[in-house]
Amino acid sequence: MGVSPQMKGKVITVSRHIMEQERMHPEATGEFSALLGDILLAGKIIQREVSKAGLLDAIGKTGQVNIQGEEVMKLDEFANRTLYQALDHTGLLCVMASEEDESILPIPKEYPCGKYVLNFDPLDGSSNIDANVSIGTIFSIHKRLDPGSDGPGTDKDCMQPGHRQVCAGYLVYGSSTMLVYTTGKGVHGFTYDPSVGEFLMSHENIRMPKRGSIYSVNEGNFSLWDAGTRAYIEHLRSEGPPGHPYKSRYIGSLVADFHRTLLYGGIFLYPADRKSPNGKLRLLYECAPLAFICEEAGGMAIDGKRPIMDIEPSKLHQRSALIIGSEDNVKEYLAFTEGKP
Ligand code: FDP
Repeated sequence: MGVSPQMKGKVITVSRHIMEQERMHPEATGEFSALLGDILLAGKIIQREVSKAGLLDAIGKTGQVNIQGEEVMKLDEFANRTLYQALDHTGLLCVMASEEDESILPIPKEYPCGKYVLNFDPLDGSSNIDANVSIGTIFSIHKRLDPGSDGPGTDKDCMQPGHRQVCAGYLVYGSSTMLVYTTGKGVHGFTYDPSVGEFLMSHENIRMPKRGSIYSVNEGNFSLWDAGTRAYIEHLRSEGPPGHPYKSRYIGSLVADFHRTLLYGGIFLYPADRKSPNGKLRLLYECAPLAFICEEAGGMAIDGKRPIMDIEPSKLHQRSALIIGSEDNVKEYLAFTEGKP
């Protein structure tokens, strides 16, 4: 990772960063920059609510159950509504899909439709809210399948494979709030400065270490995994690199576990198991966007066999196994599961 540009006396906001990148592409219309700006506006509003959750009785369960069979918390609903309302009227999107909603989210009839498609997980890791653990918003942007259309987008527009993403990112609401995003030209991190109300570049061109010594997995599921995954985790527990045993870290909040993996290297696993034979995490809202970021930073992301970015979704809420992280660690996992350690 390079020296923070702020250290060099430059203050780079997200819009400046995109503008500088777009200058290299004279065909750019500036629409994309506006779209990211609107996502960030929603992110600022969500982080404000997250940060005062303990004060305002905003936490706690509503008692409803979402389509994934999980209890919905008030902040999930708030984040979901905030993102939709920040983006429904902009004329930039033709459709959205949220992890919290069973069907695609159409653009209201009174507003024009645009050329982009947004999939999002409004508040990932929400079972951690009560414990004040870092949570996040994940987003994934595609172009609509029919570039000539100005009508409403469809399920198919939302169900494109990861390799067609034009942008993916996440906001992590932790000890500070950060945006990490890629448009396929490196991965960049911006930290929110509440005193100026802007996200300022703090991590330029993030590269994931080629190998790391941290593994992250819910080991409570050990007995439910296949033999290869169990053998791999047993290897990490017992061996580790010479003189440097592996560390185990599992927050149980995907954005936070992934963010650490991106910065420090290592491996995060949510493998398929007997309880969730197709994996637990959602392909469109969690796995594909993080896979795009990971690969752009030099890492690898697979579902146990195939690259996540190659998977053709067949359902809006499709689940997938996810093995993601430093290239050497993911390759080593593959060697164990393919029986060639
Ligand atoms: P949560 O249920 O709290 O929303 O996809 C949801 C997710 O959290 C991820 O953020 C997290 O990595 C994972 O589930 C945790 O699952 P386990 O509790 O099964 O370990």
